[in-house]
Amino acid sequence: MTFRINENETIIFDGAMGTMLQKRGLKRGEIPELLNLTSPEIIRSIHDEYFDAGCDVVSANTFGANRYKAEKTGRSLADLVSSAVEIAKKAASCRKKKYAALDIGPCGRVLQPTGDLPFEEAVEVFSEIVRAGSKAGADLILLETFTDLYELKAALIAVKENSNLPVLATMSFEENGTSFFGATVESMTLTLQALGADALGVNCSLGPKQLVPIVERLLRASSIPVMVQPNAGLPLFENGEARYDVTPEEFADHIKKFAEEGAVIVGGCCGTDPGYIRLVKERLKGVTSLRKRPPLRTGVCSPSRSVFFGDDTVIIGERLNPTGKKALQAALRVKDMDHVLKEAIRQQEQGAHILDVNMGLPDIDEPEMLKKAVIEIQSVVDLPLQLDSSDPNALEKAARVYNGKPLINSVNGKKVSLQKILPIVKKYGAAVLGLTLDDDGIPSSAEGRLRIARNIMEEAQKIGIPKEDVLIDCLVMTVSAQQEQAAETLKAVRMVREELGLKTVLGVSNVSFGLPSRPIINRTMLTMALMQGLDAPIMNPGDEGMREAIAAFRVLMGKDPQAAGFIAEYSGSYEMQPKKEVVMEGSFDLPQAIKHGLKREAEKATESLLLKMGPLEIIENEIIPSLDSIGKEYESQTIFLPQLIKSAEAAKASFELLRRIISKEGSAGSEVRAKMVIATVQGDIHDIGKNIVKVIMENYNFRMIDLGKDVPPEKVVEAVKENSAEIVGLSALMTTTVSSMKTTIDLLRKECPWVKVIVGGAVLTDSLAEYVGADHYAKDAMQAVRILSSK
Ligand code: B1M
Repeated sequence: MTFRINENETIIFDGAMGTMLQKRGLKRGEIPELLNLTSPEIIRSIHDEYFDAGCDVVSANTFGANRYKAEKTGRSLADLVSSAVEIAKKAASCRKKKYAALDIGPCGRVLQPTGDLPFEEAVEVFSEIVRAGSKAGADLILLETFTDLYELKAALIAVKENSNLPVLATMSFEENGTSFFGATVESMTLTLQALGADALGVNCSLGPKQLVPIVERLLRASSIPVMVQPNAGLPLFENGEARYDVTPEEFADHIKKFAEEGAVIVGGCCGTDPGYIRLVKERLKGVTSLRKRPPLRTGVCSPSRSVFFGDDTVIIGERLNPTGKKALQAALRVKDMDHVLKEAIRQQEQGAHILDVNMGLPDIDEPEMLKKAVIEIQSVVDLPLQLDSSDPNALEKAARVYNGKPLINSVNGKKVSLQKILPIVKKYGAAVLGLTLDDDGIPSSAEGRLRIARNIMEEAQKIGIPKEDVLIDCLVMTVSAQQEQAAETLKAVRMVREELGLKTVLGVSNVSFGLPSRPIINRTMLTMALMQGLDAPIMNPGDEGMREAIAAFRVLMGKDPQAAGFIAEYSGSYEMQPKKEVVMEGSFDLPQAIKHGLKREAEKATESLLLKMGPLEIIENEIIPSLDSIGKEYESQTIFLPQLIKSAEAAKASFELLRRIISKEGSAGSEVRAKMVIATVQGDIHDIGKNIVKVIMENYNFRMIDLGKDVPPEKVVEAVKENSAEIVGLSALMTTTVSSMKTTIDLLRKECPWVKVIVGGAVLTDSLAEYVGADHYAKDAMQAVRILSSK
């Protein structure tokens, strides 16, 4: 029997596997997937219990099975996966209409550019699991508990490339409705729908009560079936064990509500057991949902930002296109990505909603460059991107590594274009911009352009691209050469909207080539096109006149309630209007470079600062305050981990330059004052502050033995003994790692009673230093020098 989602019947998944295994004696640190081979009867009995409780699908014990984990077990990944699927399958096949899912969780590594796992390696890691699981007979595939949308995309591509099984994909969300890596419910939905998931939703995360607003958003956003698998509440830790505080009754009541509201697939995650699932089954008897799936909307996204067409004017920034831009051409030839990144940031600050990215120059490797640009731009700017190339290979490479749902620019009515581009759009879950030209060129009439638009739409639909993912560019001609064409373009915009119901995009500024005072023509053409229903102009977002035209249009058409946006932007004397603070060409200062995570810019800004001040002043007055403000933004969740990492890297690049100067300037004398072991304590990977302390201490003639970050207490003790060090310096930045500092000092007191210990780090205070048993606390590097020099 093939697994199918029938929206009139709720499908019930099982509950937790991990907590069930712990009840059967699985110890901390033991690898659950190994039991598939060593104790298959335990796994089978858990599946049986869940089926007996009434679930329809059990998840094979493969959640963490991947090549990295398999290495630790000494067993092959294929064995771990296929044994698990076979056990689940046997449990399912001795019952009627019951199924076994291949369960795939995150692989435990972070993808580039945030982490070090290349995208293609991630795809391969998941492909191995998919191949083994499908071969062993899984009925469907469940991708669950992902917090990074990018990793989930890699997993979904792996599924599509290696099997034909139905695939359900869920992510884990924080209470604020974003995933740990900052993906929103709406972005996840846009991305997974377009990539061809059969259902999507939320699992793990929180208890069912806290999931209510997230499930509501999912049901509003998703046009495919929604799945919900909550935890049995938030974990409470007692004697090192997790306990969950939601009873089976409460749990089942919530699940019933979710099902009534429209969740079609339900189940349990951490802390749930067959008791929970039994009650869920009971409560769901006779429950039907009245939900009507929301219609698909035309939208594209990055992980943290979705842009929908139709509600309001969408500005597509045109500045990342080398045509006619000498500086960008020169930058691309020498692979100066910082120039590209600065232009991207500038357009975002100027109000662009989407950025067009075109890297087409005859003498560069366009596919590689477009791919690289997409990865790099996405690491500093959170706007969705429009991938712009006439080379299908470049589009494919870029769409594959794009994080979210991109807009592909472009396909046209020529047969060869349709055949090459549309499959890329379909496979990588993109929207596509169709140009109204074909083998006969650009029709001079609006009707001719409408005909091509219709053809593009129908060809897209034939291969499963919904019409909502097709946008049309009716093509602006140069008015100085073909004056009557402007009116035809405008008419075509209206016809495409009214007759086909498609959204429209227009590269407006072509219209004025060859005329003086081009901005006048451009903004007038823009206003006229907006009146015909244009959804998205491709334009220079820094063009004041065009922005003003859009702002006025929004007021006049009632898209700016109470003209609030207009008033905020243009109140006061028009002439006196202060310009928005927008980063100008070449003008990133160090805080801006750190904020935007631009390494090269941070170095350049540091070099210019060095003309005015010393390295220590730069650290104190520029780097530390910048990181402090980034930390605050992270805490208030206006930025997420990927941006935090980028900023830290830029700060480190600046510091590295200063370090070399400080070291070169040399020390105040030559005699070694004392030997000092320095480390960031176990569990803590913050080392920027510790590195500063190290360099400055060295400068004052302390011999530093640097153990790095995340250092276990035993290693500190070992280094002290080996080097006969007199001083230990420990750094900790998190509340949670203060205890690790205490453990280290306790061990030092026992093993190396002679050492003096000095501690520091943002989280510490005098009283915490006393609590952990340190001899000294230094609030910064210079204080550490002063304290230790006076001893
Ligand atoms: Co994270 N991080 N971070 N982080 N990070 C903080 C510390 C945080 C306060 C941000 C926030 O939420 N506001 C928060 C901790 C909250 C808490 O516990 N109170 C936090 C968190 C939560 C996390 C993660 C858990 C995020 C996550 O994954 N969800 C994760 C931690 C992973 C782990 O450690 N296990 C994480 C990761 C990271 C990055 C990798 C992205 C990056 C670190 C890169 C690196 O160091 N290689 C990073 C960064 C950059 C920060 C902030 C923004 C900046 C830290 C910094 O470098 N400051 C930070 C917020 C903040 O501190 N305002 C934050 C500049 C540095 C020069 O200052 O280290 O204090 P500092 O050093 C000073 C003094 O304190 C003193 O001298 C130095 C120079 O004056 N000093 C000593 C330091 N050590 C000393 C030792 C001494 C003497 C003086 O004697 C030996």
